[in-house]
This record gives sequence, C-alpha cells and structure tokens, in this order.
Amino acid sequence: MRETALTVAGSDPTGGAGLQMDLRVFHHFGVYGLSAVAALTAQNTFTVGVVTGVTGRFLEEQLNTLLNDIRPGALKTGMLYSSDAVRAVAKAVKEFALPNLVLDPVAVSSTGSRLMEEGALEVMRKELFPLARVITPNIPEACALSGITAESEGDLERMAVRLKELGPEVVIITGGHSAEAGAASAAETLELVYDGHAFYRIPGKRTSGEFHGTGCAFSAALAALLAKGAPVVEAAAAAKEFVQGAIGGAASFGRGMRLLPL
Ligand code: PXL
Repeated sequence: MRETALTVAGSDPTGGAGLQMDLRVFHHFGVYGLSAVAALTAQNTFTVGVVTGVTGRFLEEQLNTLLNDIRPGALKTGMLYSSDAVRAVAKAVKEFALPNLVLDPVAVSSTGSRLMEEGALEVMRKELFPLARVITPNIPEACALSGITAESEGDLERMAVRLKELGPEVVIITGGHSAEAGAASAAETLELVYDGHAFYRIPGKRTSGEFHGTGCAFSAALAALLAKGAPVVEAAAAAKEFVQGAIGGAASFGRGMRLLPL
C-alpha cells in the first residue's frame, strides 16, 4: 500500500457513512486512509440526533499537524458542517497545494437532517469549489447549489454547466438517490459527468430500498482511485460500479436503513 488519501468529514457512529465509511472505502481500494474530524453526529440507522461541529481552529490544527508530515495523494471532503471548517479546508488545500480534492457537498442526511450550518454552502461555493478536482453533488444538492430545478435530463446538463462555472475541474451529479428529474427512471440510475468539454453518462441499475452512505462511498472511491492516478471519467465509472456492488451486499444491522459492509 503506497498511496494515501485524506478524508475531512463527520463522524457517523453507525460506520455506514462519514469518515468511518470513507476509511473503509480507502482500505478497500488499497489506499492508506488519513482522517481529520470536522463534525460529530449522534445517530443510528433511522435517525440523526445531535450534530456538532469542531471549531475551525481545531480542524486547522488537525490539518496543519498532519499535513506538515504527510502529503496525501487525494483529499475527500464530506460533512464539514460549518463555514469555519470550510475555510480551514480551503486554507490547507492552498497552503499545502493538495492535489485531487474530491468535494462531496453534504448538506442534508438521507433521513432529512441538516448536516450543514446556515450559510456554509455559500462559503463552500465561493472558497472551495474553485479548488476542487471533482465535485459530487446529488440532485437535490445540485439544485440548491445551481438555483436550477431539475425536471428533465436537459436540466441536469444545465445544472452541471452552471456548477462547472464555479471553478471545479469536473462536475459529477450523482443520480442514485433520487428518481426525480427524469434523470433516472424507477429502474435506473444515472451519474452525469461534465468536464467543461463533454458530458459522460454512467448508467446503473436502481436497487429498491434505503441505503445509508452510498454518496460517501462514491466520493471516497473516487478519491482513492484519483490518488492511484486514474483519470476522472474512468475513476467515476469504477466508483459507480463499486457502489452498486456494495449495495448488492447491504445488511440490516439496525432497524432503519441498510448499511454497506465492504
Ligand atoms: O451521507 C451523508 C453523511 C455524511 N457524513 C455524515 C453523515 C451523513 C449522513 O447521515 O452522518 C457524518
């Protein structure tokens, strides 16, 4: 194991999402996982309870201390929660010239809880998007970030173009979560990739049921593959295939959503 990847994300005690999941995914891909905690959640498989961020200052300390020693091959961000945490990540990416930032703009949990403070998404748009190699919003996040509502596949393309203007190298709108928008039927999913030149569509089969952590798994897999030097479109297709396989092995450890053992 030679490559490393860093996740900056929230703790999920179920291990099904957040940094615990990211670390499992990095390991699955043979990439050594580093982690800095941006937020803490109390949650189980059916509800998210209290959510709290660490201070921007403490996240900065975690990043500076770690990055003064180890240079990761990729950085994935998940639940950052606060504007201060977003700024701390932007500062570290610039100061340490970190490559392969995969930004998953986690704002709301599958169960509907807010995972981001008011205003933090706007700071993310301004300060972190321009530094990203890839951003991976799902359809609701892409709507919130672009101000475009998705009613057809054409709308998804317009959203991707708008998000690309915010500065990331590549936009991937993930379609597994939601059958809305004509983006994907009840039987299919679609990942739409836009690199500023062309659109690439990664189709998949929808599995019925509620699965926790699929978005985290996708972006972490992407980060691991980029750390290993894969081109983005190839990495996205492989990450999608990986998530579909993981969904096939989903398990009910609790009374709510199914989790993804790897
Ligand atoms: O799946 C999004 C997500 C990311 N990070 C943490 C979470 C969740 C969803 O609940 O708890 C820590």
